[in-house]
Amino acid sequence: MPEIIEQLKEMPLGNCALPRQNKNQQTNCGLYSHIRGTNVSFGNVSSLTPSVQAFVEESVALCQPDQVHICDGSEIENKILIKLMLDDGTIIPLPKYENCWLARTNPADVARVESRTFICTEHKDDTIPTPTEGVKGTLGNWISPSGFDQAIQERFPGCMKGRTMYVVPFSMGPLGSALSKIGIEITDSPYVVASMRIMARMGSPVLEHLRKQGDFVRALHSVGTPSNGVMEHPSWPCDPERTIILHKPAENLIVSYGSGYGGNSLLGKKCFALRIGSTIAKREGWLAEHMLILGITNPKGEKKYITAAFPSACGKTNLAMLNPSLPGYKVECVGDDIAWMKFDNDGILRAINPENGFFGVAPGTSIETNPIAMATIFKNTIFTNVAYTSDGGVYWEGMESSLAPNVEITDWLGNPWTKESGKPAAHPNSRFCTPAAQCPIIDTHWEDPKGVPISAILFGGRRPAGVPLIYESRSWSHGVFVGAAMRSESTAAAEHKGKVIMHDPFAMRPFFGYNFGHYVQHWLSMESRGNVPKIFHVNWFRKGSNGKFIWPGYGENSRVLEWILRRCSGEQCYTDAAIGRVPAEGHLNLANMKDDIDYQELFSLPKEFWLEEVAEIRNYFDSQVGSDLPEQIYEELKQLKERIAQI
Ligand code: GTP
Ligand code: SPV
Ligand code: MN
Repeated sequence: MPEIIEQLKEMPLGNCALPRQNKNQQTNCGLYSHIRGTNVSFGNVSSLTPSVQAFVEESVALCQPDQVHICDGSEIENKILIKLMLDDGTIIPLPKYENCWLARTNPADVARVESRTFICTEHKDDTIPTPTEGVKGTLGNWISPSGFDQAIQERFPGCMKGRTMYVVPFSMGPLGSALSKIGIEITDSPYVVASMRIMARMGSPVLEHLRKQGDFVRALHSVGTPSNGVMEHPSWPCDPERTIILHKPAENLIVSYGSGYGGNSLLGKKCFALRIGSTIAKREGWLAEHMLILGITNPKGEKKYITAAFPSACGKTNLAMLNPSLPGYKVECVGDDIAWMKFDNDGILRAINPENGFFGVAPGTSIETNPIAMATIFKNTIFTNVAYTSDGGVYWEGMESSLAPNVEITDWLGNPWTKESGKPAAHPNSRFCTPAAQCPIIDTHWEDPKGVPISAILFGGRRPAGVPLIYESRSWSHGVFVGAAMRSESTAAAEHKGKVIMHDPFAMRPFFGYNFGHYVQHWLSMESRGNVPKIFHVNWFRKGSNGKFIWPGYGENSRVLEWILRRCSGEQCYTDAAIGRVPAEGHLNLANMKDDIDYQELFSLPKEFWLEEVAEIRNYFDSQVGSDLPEQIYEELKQLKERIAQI
């Protein structure tokens, strides 16, 4: 048993034994050791600004917790939470590694729930475009202010009875950066607190900062209790039937009930950094996007930064930690999921990663595919819904070569598992939650308060047919069209059934905080604000006639990045194709690849396919967005159609 488990075993958990930061605070605290009559078991109410205190008071009155814990982000606090979760079975230890834990959820709570995610505005068309009559809108869900209040009243009163309410101060982005924003998450889940400590800058320094700069996003979360009171998985309380995730941009307010999983409960991530974030970005003239950020240095030592938007489970984490197969190239990681981008005073687009950790898809992550992630995740990590091994380690699909001989495997549901079962050992959306600072290739500038300068933006998705490995847009507005027209095969990251090619504009479909048509207009307007980067579209997932991926992907994607860098330096290494600029044959570096690549198969543009694609995009824009979509985008589509007609 590692030392930490031994220490934790010794740790008493009664209120009186909970350590405070220092004696003075404890004395100060005497005056404030209650909030609305509820005991404050940890932390110091006087550390809260009046508006945070008001938020806590309102939440206490609504949720009626047994006690309140104000998080300071300390090591000792984290140990207390780990001990608590070990005792109640939320997590089990993984003694093979240092400070790693495995949480297994209620099997009904394993992914984001888009159908229960709502944005609240006075007017519906501020949130979603109006679909054609008889068509179901797929660009988000709207709820009225009275519906919002009712949803809360139906779920929250008394929902934390018997539980501790944690107050989690957090910063999205490096504390003090002009690009960063602060949030306060109130939650009844110690798993959420421990995860937020990894995923965001969390604790007392944030409260100190808040005293200087008063604005914050309010985020209220409860795992809930089923209305019949019966908790089927006591170690993972949740209320899947009544789960709801609400956002009110006008008040910078997030309210989430019923789920403890990922983006449903770690409210800094999708709810704040994307949904609320995109509405703030619109108001303030910048972009909040579902994008990785990486730095790439070529053999001459020239470095550029690139962002890339791929839908959930389509390769952001893998690209952000790319291990280049091309000799002399170096990739460094700034972020793997979210980018906040703003023009500086010199008109350079600069990006920060608002997060502090990676909440990465486990299956498929291996020494072969992502050695950098594998070198990151085996300390200080919370795993969720992966399988575990009898030698105290973790296991998932793809990890076969790292498996010690003769170990027994227990699947994510807690049952003995063998390959022969035909079922996956780890849930397809199982994840690791790990500190970004541990990544061996974390970029030296990843916490630079100014952000890093962006030279190129990539869009991409899982397109088994028709879409080439890479193409470049012809202009900014063509690039914005490419983002708006993005489609991708569905994955396990959300509640979708089966593999269908879905529209996922900008990889943001589940994350728009406001009307998609207005969002596209905002993107178009960026051109007048500064020097816009080049826009590209990539597809690692095209399949050949044998049904297998044509492109080996992962480290070999460095060949595509090389071409992008050359294009950013103005090299004329392209030919014009109907859909945009593609590498001229011989201009994509395919030297020394393990397998022969069929360039024709990888880059062909089947006319029939593209005619259908254009018709489908037209149908989507017409039926889902209508007149909210800027005329310029319809014009781009018209021109694409004309070019394809000439293939
Ligand atoms: P979210 O965290 O959900 O936003 O996902 P993500 O976009 O970060 O995706 P991630 O990098 O975790 O990859 C998801 C899955 O795609 C994993 O199973 C990967 O192994 C697989 N994948 C990633 N890159 C490639 C690639 O270049 N080629 C192929 N074939 N698969 C890839
Ligand atoms: C995604 O689905 O895009 C994720 C995982 O990054 S979650 O945080 O659950 O949204
Ligand atoms: Mn994501």
